[in-house]
Amino acid sequence: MAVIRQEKRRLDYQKPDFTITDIDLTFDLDLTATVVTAVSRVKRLTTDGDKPLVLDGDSLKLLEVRLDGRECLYNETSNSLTIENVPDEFELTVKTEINPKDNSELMGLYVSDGKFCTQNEPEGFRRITFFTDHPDVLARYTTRIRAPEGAYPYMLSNGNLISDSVADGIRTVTWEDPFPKPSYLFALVAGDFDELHRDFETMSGRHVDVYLYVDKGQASCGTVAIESILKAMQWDEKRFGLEYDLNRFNVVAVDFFNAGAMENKSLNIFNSKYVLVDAKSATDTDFENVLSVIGHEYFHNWTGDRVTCRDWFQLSLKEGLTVFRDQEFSSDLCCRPIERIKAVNVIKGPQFAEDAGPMAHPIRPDYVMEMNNFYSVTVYDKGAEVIRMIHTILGEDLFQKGMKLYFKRHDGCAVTCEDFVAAMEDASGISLKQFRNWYSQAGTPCVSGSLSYDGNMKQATYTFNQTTPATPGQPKKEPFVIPLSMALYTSDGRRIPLKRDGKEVSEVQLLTEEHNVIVFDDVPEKPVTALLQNFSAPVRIEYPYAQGELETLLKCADDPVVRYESMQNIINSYIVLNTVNAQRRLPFTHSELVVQSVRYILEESGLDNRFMAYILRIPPVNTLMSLFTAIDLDAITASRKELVRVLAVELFDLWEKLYLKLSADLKNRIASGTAYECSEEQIGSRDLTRVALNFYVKGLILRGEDRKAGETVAQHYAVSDNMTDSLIALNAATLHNLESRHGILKDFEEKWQDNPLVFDNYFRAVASAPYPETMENVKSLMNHRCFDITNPNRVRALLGTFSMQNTECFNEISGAGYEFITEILIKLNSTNPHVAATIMTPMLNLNRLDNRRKSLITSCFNRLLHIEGLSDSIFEKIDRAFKQ
Ligand code: B3K
Ligand code: ZN
Repeated sequence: MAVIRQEKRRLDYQKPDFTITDIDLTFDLDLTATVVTAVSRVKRLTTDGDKPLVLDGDSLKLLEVRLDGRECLYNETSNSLTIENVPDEFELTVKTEINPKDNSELMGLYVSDGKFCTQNEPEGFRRITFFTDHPDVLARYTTRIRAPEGAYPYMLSNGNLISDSVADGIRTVTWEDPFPKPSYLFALVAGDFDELHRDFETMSGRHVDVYLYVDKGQASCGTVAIESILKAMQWDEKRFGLEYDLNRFNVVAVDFFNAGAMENKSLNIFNSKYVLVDAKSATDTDFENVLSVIGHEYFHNWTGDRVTCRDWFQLSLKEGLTVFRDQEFSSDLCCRPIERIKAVNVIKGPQFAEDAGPMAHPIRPDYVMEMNNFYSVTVYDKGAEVIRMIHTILGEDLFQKGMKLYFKRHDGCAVTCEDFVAAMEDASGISLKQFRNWYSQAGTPCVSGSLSYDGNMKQATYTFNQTTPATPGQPKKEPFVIPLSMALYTSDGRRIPLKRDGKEVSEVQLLTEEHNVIVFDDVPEKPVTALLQNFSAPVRIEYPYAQGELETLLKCADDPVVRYESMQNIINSYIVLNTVNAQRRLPFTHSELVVQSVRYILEESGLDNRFMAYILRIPPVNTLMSLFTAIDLDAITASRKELVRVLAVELFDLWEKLYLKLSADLKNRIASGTAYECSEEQIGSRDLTRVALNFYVKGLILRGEDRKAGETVAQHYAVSDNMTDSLIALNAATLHNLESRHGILKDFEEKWQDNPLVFDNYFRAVASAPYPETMENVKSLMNHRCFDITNPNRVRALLGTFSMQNTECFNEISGAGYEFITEILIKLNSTNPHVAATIMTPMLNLNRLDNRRKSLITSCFNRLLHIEGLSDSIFEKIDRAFKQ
């Protein structure tokens, strides 16, 4: 049977014909047959009295429909319920039955490890009852949860607890949420948990009970998360003037979850990965993620819940803004430059890759088949960059003024990105007319610059041309407003003030045309130019740096992001040059610049450990791909390997010295009884240890000292008193295929096989090893007792790591990697297509790959297109890939 697939278009938005002002939900909980009774107050919004009421539904068993208490005629299809001839205002009762236990898609009401929970964004509520399941219908919810007494000690929903009583062996708990909200923010949780509690007093003196619910026995792993909630509440008051608005805030951690977490009103539900951490089992990154994800979901209370999206095309309205807010939160509480560099790496890695591929879309997409495919790095992270640019152009004060106006105008409403920009514009008096192109146009702009210096006039004249490559559906682009934060230096690294007509001008220059000329006066010598301080716009820069200029910036720039980017530029030039060499079968070109720069960083820079570790990062192959239009994977991989080899060999003594020092520091810390802690200083040592150990081990192997390499790593593992150091060793052992990996893996397995969340690190380490046997290892780990294909965390750790991080093995030229993942996609298609669609991302590059890989992927895609019941999630991606 031919499937009809429909794309929705942003411009087709129509106001709803009906709204639902109040809904009274009763859940009679049962693992396989939960009965949901929904009593809604429905009101007609249009003057056209003939329009029928059409409700969305998905995978529901309809038991009963009543209109004002009476039976009525209706028409049910697999995804809708239509009632003709309805009055302008009425009460609608819909009774449905659902099967939470068999809900493997994890959308709607499902069972996670024996506990009921929900995920309704974007379109999960229609899997609970027939409803106007779009975000522009805001209703007040009353939720009654019923279950046999004693079955589920905790039964939670949004808002305030109204009553909790038992009659005839049935317990009924009732919740009422005073804030009207869209259905995607509805939540229900029932099960047994350990409970953590804190008191919070808001800035206006209101008391809030903060609760965190975790698996039984895991309370000690929840303290970081609950403390993070309090930090987020405080920070939002201080920086944004935003106060929590209910007397209770609940967070629940569950093991089966498609995403990271969900901001349901006053009942956030989290993937336990972003809640459960303790000093023994969590890494530094896990700790940092808890703070940022807790912050993110909490901040949604205002940017998402109080003001929500009119339709899903506006997703970036809440996500871009909330990512910006969580980035600022982490930057204010932790280390700002590091947070910025982390964000830059997401943009220059996966986001630039998305922009260059068939799924490229503006941060406010124009057409969508499966909304779940658009919870993307573009909507989230580029969306946050767009907000950051507004912040850069307006400055903090006017930006905050804009936020105030936005809430004043739109509190309690479902609005558009346009409404947000208009508030920023009106509050600041600064026009953002042309700036709006960032919302409507996809693709990564490329700014190519050049400088001409006039020594007589002491004038520096810059020419900047912007071009943006065509993306699907958008062959031609209008120029963007690009805030370019510039700094000029003398060749010995002193800052030159930016002047025009005798006056100092802002560092932020706005490029608005395709062709732009910027002149600075009083420039004493030909300047060394920093072009994108703090990565002030999500663009690619092309600028012909003269010899020595990148080194000057690396050594002297005031802005840490510029120093970081200068080193990345030096590395990228090396990679481009030697990729071309590899393609032409020419010998590699040695680069003194790379070696000297790294030597400088290690010996003279005086940078702190953490920054040093970041600046020494060699981008992975899947980031380096963005440097090329046509991707020659083998040549890029070869040139990256050569770079690592050169650095390992030529700077061997430095790596050895550095590693030995850091490992001695570790031993001394442990000997002195100083505990592991997640301080910037300790994290910095560990970050740098990872870099130093890997280069040192590589150097040892290249000298034929494999044994010593293996022993060094094994020793590091043995000494470690924390998960980060243990994984530094474990990953080095698998990355370099050391003999000692067997012992380390075995020990890790024995220690952690009862903790699947920790064991995911084992899956990741094995799946990312760049060796021919990896795929077989991954396949056999699918039989490991910790693996469970129905749990998205396991799938992402083992199979997602293999397809997305292990570029070399996944793209192995026989096509075995593609075939393996295709088999997995077929399995997941019928159980959890949303997770399937995320792990297929690297295959979407097919048109930029060599012909052989392209045809291998093409046949996998053709195979997928022929399976019965192919989900929209997978179909949409293949369809776009073929059309590119
Ligand atoms: N808003 C949710 C995302 C839901 C994902 C659905 N596929 C989490 C967040 O961004 O905060
Ligand atoms: Zn979010």
